[in-house]
Amino acid sequence: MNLQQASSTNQPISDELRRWVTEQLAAGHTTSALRNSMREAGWMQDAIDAALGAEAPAPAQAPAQAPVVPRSAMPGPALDGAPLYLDAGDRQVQVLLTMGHPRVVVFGDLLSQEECEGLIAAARERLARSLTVETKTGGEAVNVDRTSDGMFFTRGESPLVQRIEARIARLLNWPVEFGEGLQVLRYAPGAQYRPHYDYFDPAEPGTATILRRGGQRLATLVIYLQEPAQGGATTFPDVGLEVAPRRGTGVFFSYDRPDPATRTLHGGAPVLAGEKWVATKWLREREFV
Ligand code: PD2
Ligand code: ZN
Repeated sequence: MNLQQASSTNQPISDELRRWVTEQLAAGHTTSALRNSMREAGWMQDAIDAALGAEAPAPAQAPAQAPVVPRSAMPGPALDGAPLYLDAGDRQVQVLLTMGHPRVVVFGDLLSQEECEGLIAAARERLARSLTVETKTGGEAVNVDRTSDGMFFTRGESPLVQRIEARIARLLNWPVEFGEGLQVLRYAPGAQYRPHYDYFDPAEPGTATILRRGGQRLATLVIYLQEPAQGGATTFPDVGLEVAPRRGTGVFFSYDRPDPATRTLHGGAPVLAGEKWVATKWLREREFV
């Protein structure tokens, strides 16, 4: 059943809708996830209540998959009305692809060629073997799953970084202060980033320390600064999506809970020829200090 079409016909709860609800629950989706899907598809609240029953009282302990933020309060572009271009303040950005679950949006023309080259030039001299935040200890360690080299800019550290951060904040409707510093990665031939989640795993002992700096990560924006000759796509294995690393393009994805149910497992496929450079911006729940 097409939930969107069904809502626009404004019909009462049909057997088809009841069947859809039953199937989704059987597939393991929660009623609150179904509520969100129905709301997004344009169903009125009373129709949602009729299909799913009134909201169940909150359990004494929040379930493991509870969202940390409601979807309406998540970072993301304003896509109502299905625009082809978005006003990012100083630039019109193209909307090339959108996906609901996982929430993924691909933007074209996010950075100019000069901006890509400027970031690479500033990052090149500061590259060190990439470190990933080590949730076991709360510190950092060399990670065998990521064979690229990387560095972090501090937020607002140069006019170029400031301009790009302001554009991202406007595009994704999220304050500059809630973002981590831009990270730049360089992948040589053969380098890759194995599939992983970008949120911090609540089960890891170091996560509590990491969360003190601004709460959970809620979203990622990977911007391609230099395209390799072959390979290097950003992959989403749960849904078979591969985003080609075209210079100036960006792939945004968000996760409203630190849980695989978000389907945001993603990786950087091996670079087969040439060099791939990316800049990554992670968005947190609160001000990142
Ligand atoms: O460079 C990529 O395509 C990539 C893939 C997965 C980057 C990241 N994750 C990241 O920076 O988190
Ligand atoms: Zn990642």
